[in-house]
Amino acid sequence: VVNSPLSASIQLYMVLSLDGCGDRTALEIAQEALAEGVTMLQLREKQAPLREILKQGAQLKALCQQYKVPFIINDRVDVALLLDADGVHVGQDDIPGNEARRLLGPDKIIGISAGTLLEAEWAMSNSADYLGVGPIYTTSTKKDAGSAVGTALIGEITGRWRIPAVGIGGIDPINASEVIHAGADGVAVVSAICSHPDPGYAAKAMLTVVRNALALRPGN
Ligand code: TZP
Ligand code: MG
Repeated sequence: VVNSPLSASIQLYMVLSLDGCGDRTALEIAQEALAEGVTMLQLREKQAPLREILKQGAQLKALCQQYKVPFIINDRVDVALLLDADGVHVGQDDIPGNEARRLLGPDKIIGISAGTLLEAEWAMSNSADYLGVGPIYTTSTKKDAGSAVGTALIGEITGRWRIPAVGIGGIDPINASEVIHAGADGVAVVSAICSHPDPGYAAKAMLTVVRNALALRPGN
């Protein structure tokens, strides 16, 4: 838990792929969700040809700029550089944060996933600007996510280190407040927004829950 511009940016962190959007394009979904208050956007595309990622990534970046929201690329530092994205998000088996930092320089955002205290410790020594902690709850969005870690890990991590932390995995408007009460600065979601028939409505509802929970925190 930290009061920084980045902790405000991760309040409602939308993660999307290019294909997992039903009959809607990623750009349409992102536009509707950004209009209703999504605070950060990550393009997490593991399958599409690189030229497609670059093309749609450029459109998503322009959209994020319009809404003054950071645009983050999952895994691929090369894509982040080519698109001049605001940063990357990497997992424990991806390019190490310190190497990403060497390539991206001091001003870009580096997010690192952690599912245990040890992983968080590694991230802390690897240039992380924020941590993605999870999967908090069971999720079918990421097949290799591992089993749910629950909300306690968020508390342990934010109790030990001063770094913005976002919970991810199976988070919806019902359980989002638990994640915030456990110590997260925000929630990162895929299906709660992307798979909702009305992504704008879903984003707005989620942001309300997150902000209400943050407002109840001691010190606010
Ligand atoms: N990393 C850990 S869980 C997860 C990722 C990318 C998937 C989150 O998707 P959803 O639909 O919000 O559970
Ligand atoms: Mg990864």
